[in-house]
Amino acid sequence: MRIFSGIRASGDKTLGNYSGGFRQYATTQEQGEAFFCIVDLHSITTTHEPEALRESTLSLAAMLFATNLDPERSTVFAQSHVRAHAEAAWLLGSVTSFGELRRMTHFKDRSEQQEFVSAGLFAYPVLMAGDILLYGTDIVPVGDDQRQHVELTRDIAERFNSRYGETFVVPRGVYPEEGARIKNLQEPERLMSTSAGNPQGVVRMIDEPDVIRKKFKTAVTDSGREVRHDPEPKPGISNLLEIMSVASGKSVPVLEARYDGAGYGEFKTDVGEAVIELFAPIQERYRELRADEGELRRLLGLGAEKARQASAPTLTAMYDRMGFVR
Ligand code: ATP
Ligand code: LTN
Repeated sequence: MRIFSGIRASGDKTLGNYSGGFRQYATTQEQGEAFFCIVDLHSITTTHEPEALRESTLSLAAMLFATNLDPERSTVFAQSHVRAHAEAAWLLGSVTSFGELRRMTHFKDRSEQQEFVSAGLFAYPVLMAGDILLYGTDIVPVGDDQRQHVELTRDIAERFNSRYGETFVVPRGVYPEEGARIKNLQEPERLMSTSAGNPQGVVRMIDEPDVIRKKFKTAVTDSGREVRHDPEPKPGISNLLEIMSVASGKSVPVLEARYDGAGYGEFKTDVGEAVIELFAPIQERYRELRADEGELRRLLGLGAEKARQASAPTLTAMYDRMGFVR
């Protein structure tokens, strides 16, 4: 089985990214041949600083290895190192409609936040479809916010296959049962993200323990006193329960029973401590890896070589079927 996921090289990664992304990558790599791509070409679709892109690409590589991706087993690489991605995106643009792209809620949300809305931001899902389809991917582990993009990828694959003959495997998105939509601790109606929302409610994977402790202490809760999972009336507590479940490995019902009768204060303190404990070993490995830039570049070089070999046959088939003289 082939597994593929992409991660944006931008900003610091959050507890949401850990829950919907990193956590799944490490477990899915056991199930087959896995590819994890630092999507640096996606990072330029919103205004970016060149120096920050270099830094965040290397930091993200360090974070992927720190969260247990094994370079012997999985292919971890940067998208821009494998030219097939940019080429596939151009070819697939011809089987994607303007109407489909205009309906993407990710585009609608992001374009409202930008002064300059680039053509790249609009075409972003086509590049993503190419990422996935080039590798004959069966499953795509992602958070819930990527569902619409994965569905579009399936439509693009089917359309290409029916126009030009069977070329692509039609991939399936895999979303975690719990923690696929971690919310901002200050605004539990909004996803936790570094690109929007109150930064005090965004827990970063590299935050110092004291910072994490404070963010959980000040997390907004709901009226009432019960620690119960019920997202409609209790969005804040439900979010904290999901976070606790991710951090402790215990199910939400088990946690509800454990905190029956306890106050919100005690619960929030415990969630903070559980997250600190979860991130401590990751942070330690991250710092070691990040300090050895030569090694990170070497590992990315190895990943790129494997990714080039794995994607080349699909790109060749695409050109052939579409009628290009080769
Ligand atoms: P940005 O923070 O730059 O807006 P992003 O977090 O959406 O970007 P990635 O870093 O590429 O983008 O996301 C990696 C994975 O994390 C994706 O699979 C995405 O679905 C998941 N993810 C992002 N935010 C959350 C969240 N709040 N809860 C659960 N999963 C999330
Ligand atoms: N769009 C995704 C990042 C991404 C991706 C991919 C995820 C780019 N290419 C391929 C899965 C598979 C995001 O914004 N998180």
